[in-house]
Amino acid sequence: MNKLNIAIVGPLFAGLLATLAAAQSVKVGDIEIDHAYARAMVSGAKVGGGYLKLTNKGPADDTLVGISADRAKSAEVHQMSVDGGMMKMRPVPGGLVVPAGQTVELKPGGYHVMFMDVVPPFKQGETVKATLTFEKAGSIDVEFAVGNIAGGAPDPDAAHSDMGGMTMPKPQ
Ligand SMILES: [Cu+2]
Repeated sequence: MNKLNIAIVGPLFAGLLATLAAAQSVKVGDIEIDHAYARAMVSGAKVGGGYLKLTNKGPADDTLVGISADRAKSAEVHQMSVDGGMMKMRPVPGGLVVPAGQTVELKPGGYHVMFMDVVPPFKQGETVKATLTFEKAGSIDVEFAVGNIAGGAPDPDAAHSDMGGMTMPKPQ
């Protein structure tokens, strides 16, 4: 009986994984978007980090100029750097350029999508819908899978509070 169950469940599970992997990649114009995920937020947190891979398969540079999400009042691309032992982050001026034929990875410790004034906080297992707008390729809906809270990597939330608050738009 047990063997039979495994025989049935195994292929189903493999099929599910294949579906998930396929769903992670979306394309608009020459821009391919892979592995979009966000971090779960602790309760009371206002900002959440999102990560993804952007590949430009076209002959011309493109720029990620806008991000919006149902659950966030605003969202922007930030760059994180270490300055004098302190993590700092700031918005990328003019949008994030994805050079022709190249891949730009938004990942913990580097570029990230900062979702601001998020209500309610992202929870592990959820999917967060966002719309990315590229200067040339146009707009595309992307689903960010929410993973665990910090995973040992630099946490954008922590950097924001350590900073004593970088200049962020005040909620109205
Ligand atoms: Cu940030």
